[in-house]
Amino acid sequence: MSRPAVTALDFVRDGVEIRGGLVSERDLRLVASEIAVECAVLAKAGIRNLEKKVASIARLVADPVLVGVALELLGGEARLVRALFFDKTPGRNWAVPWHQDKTVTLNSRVKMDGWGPWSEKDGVCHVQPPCQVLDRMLAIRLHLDPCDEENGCLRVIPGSHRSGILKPRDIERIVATSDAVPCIASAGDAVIMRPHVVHSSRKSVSQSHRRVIHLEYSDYELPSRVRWAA
Ligand SMILES: O=C(O)CCC(=O)C(=O)O
Repeated sequence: MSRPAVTALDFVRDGVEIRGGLVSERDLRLVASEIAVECAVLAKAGIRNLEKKVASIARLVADPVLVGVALELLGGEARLVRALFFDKTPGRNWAVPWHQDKTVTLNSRVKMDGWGPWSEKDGVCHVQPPCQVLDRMLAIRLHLDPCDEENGCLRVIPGSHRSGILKPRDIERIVATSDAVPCIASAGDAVIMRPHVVHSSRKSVSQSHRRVIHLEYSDYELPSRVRWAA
């Protein structure tokens, strides 16, 4: 089902869009309260493979509206490939420089032309795939709190994914010659983006939480000898 975009950003043109109304207020309250209860699990588990550790995230990743958005925008059989949770607070604060998300997580290290370098984090294989894999992916970042420049929202360079995988000096040039857009969102809004849209975020200077459930979907068909880690 198609929902209205809440800003002028357009996923097809810009590789990023903000949509409201994907999750009802009731479901959002339920997820937020379950996540609060599961904070101890989240703190111990880290932020990876959350769909396997946290019931409310397992439910969200299969939510027909969210999966429907992934299907609509990817075009093929979309499936979850990674789930992360971020809670930026004054006490657990961070800034991220301008970058592209260039890695995917797989169940094992298998030699494939054009894939690499490989690394391992929390026991999970990470690898940089060819750009055509990133072109078949999107992230849905569901906001549990209102998010703005004060609490460290994502900042994006619309359309930058169309330049492919960029070297650091090309990222610098694109950032210097483009207008960055802050992804200002209400609780319940979702920032939907291609992983290789150039993005960054600043530290929060607010007392509020900035909780985000980050779900990545893809309709890319992996070779049969390897599987997504999720
Ligand atoms: O949520 C943030 O502050 C930054 C996240 C980010 O840059 C990423 O997921 O690559």
